[in-house]
Amino acid sequence: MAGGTKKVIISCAVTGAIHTPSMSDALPITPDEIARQSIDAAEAGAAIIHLHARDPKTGAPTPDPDVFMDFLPRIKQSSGAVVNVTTGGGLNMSLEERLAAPMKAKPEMCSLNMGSMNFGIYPAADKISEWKHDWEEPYLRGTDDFIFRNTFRDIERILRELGETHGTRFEFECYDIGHLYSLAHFVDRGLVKPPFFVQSIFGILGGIGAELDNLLFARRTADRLFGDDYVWSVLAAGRHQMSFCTNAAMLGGSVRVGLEDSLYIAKGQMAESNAQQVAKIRRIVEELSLDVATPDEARGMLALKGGDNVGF
Ligand code: KMH
Ligand code: ZN
Repeated sequence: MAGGTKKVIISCAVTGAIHTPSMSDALPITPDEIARQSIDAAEAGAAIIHLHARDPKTGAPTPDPDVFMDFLPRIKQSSGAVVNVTTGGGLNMSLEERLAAPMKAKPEMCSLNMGSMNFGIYPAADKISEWKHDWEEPYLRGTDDFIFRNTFRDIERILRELGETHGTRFEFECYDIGHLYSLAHFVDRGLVKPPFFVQSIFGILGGIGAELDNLLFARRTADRLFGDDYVWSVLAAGRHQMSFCTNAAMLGGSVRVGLEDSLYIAKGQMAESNAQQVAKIRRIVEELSLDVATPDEARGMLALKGGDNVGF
């Protein structure tokens, strides 16, 4: 990364497991909605689509591989985008559950969270006055006593079972500087091969804060640890999303947007869709005289196995 990437990879995380249906009508829930918004996001310029699944009736995050299989092939066929399946899943899922869909799908890319941590989304509950579903409020409020588990053993298992066995490569989710060192540890052990796709995450309660100093600190640290062997991408939660992505692009990095990370398109204005956020960051990137990577260019930059070598 030292000299910066040639093109900017736009990732779009379309639904996630943090936001709940009461927070936004735009959040895609059913397989049809997830497929439609993913395809639209790809058309708007996203090379990578990061995916979670939800129970079609309640909108609760689900690890059910059948639900994933309802939308993964449609996205692949209609967009050509890189399909990236979460291994983080949703709160309170076991690692077994989190791996069920990725192991079936054997995708080109999966997320891989680089450490156990507090993951507090409970403040969001205070902003909701009417809940659409019973599960939402306890799901959010319970995160004051929740540990997002990603032990070294868990990480090794994912690297071996998905990486070594199926050739899946990873979006290394790094919520703090220490997570970069944990990734370097696995590089030293030979379990991770370059080029590494490092996703620096800012503004999650329990992770590093969304401050410019921290963005530069993350970049410097990753440069020191990984030299030219990594592609750097940035996401920031909530209102920091676009400004952090803009700064990352200016520093030679790639960007991630999507309703998983923020429900807004501008100050006080809810986003209507994932594609709207992709179109906005694409506009910004191009205004900076930078080029946006196509899916195949992203595949080349990240040494992915190709969309024909997956399980869907
Ligand atoms: N929700 C993001 C902050 C995952 O899917 O593995 C992190 C994430 C985790 O995308
Ligand atoms: Zn995710």
